[in-house]
Amino acid sequence: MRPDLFEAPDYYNLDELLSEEHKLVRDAARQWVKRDITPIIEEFAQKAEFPQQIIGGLAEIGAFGPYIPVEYGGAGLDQISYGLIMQEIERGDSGVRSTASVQSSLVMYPIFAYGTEEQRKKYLPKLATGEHMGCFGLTEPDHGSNPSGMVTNFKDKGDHYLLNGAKLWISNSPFADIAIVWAKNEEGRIHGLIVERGMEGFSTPETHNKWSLRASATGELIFDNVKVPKENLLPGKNGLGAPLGCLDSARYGIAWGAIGAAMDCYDTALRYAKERIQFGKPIAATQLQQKKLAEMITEITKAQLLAFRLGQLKNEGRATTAQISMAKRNNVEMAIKIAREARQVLGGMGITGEYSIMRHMMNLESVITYEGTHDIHLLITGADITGHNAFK
Ligand code: TGC
Ligand code: FAD
Repeated sequence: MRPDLFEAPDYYNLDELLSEEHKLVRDAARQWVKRDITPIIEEFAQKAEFPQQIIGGLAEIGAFGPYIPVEYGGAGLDQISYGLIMQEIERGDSGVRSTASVQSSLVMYPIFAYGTEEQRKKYLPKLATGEHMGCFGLTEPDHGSNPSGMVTNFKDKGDHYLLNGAKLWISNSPFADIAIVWAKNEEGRIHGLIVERGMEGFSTPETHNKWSLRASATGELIFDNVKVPKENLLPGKNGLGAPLGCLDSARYGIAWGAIGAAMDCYDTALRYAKERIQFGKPIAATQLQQKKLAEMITEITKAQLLAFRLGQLKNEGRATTAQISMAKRNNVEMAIKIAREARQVLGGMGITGEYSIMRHMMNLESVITYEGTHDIHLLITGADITGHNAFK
């Protein structure tokens, strides 16, 4: 892969709205991506392997629990810093951002928000340093967009719970030390359980043959009469709202992350267009390529403004699920369209691993599907503005 010459586009001087802390956090993540992700990511994506050696670096830049309080090992940052970290990591690769999103918003957050003080003290500090990695099991083979239909279940056996069922498409599952698993009790109510690697009957087979998020490990979670200690139940919240509350936080991070992927594609295409000579002049001097590039920077700028305002609302505790849905949907679609256009600007070179664009484009095919598909987010907005729920 070529040297990383990335320069972040900031057409509306958004840097002026950031605090010194935001810029420090963002710049540390940006430097780390240049130093530790860009040189290796193409090779790991080609091999379809998660680069385990980056876990320590992710922890150091505060990517594991950015907004979790310092007393539990988190970075104690605000939501805009969290967003900026996700943006920078996804500028490198969506799969690396996935690992950080899952660890922070889908594993640390539910333990922090719904766990006991003992659970927080036991699990959060090790998750923050990356000594322990986690995964989040909501999706099942027959229940993706409709998680309330899940069949994974647990029965009260007096001194423990007995867990049975299966989860599919679980990021980080092949190497996770713990899994936050959503399952129904005997009354059909959804609860979160902390399942630990090594518990008898618990296995995590890897899912192979992905053309997307190849540098992220994805797998199943299989529970065959797993005995889960009673103290591993998250008591603070139950019902579908409990996992959906975690998704709010992860979807917010994705709304920022997708901007990173788009910025990288735009920056690459702009540089290439200025350097590539055809018909005796740079292709950047042709109207058709300018149209592509001008539309890209316009859409990136709009997405940046959406994410920044959402970050302010999130800091104030006022961001709604529907507002987060809109930003996730818009920004991921924006990024995937920019990746497709940017690839064309590079002509044949655009399909090679010499440049990051094709990898971003393939990654974004997962990002537009997970954490709620593009359709589901449209329906969330539709229900919010009309008062009519079209899901069922
Ligand atoms: P619905 O009837 O709308 O709601 C059920 C209950 O949940 C409450 N609720 C929420 N609570 C907190 N936060 C939210 N965001 C909430 N949204 C809804 C709601 O008030 C209700 O409460 P109650 O007390 O009345 O029972 O539920 P529904 O069955 O109609 O489904 C709604 C729908 C389709 C929007 C939802 O199920 C959905 O979002 N589906 C998409 C599934 C999804 O996003 N899965 C993601 C899996 S994890 C993942 O993809 C990780 S990828 C990670 C990575 O690698 O980065
Ligand atoms: P389906 O729900 O079967 O949807 C198929 C199609 O039907 C979609 O286009 C959808 O939009 C459409 N559709 C569904 N319902 C409706 C409706 N009511 N109206 C109109 N259209 C509809 N899950 C986890 O729990 N944890 C993870 O860590 C995780 N990581 C993932 C990593 C990757 C790489 C991928 C690809 C997925 C991951 N997922 C994870 C699962 C992800 O959240 C689901 O794939 C997603 O929610 C969609 O579910 P599905 O694939 O079963 O599609």
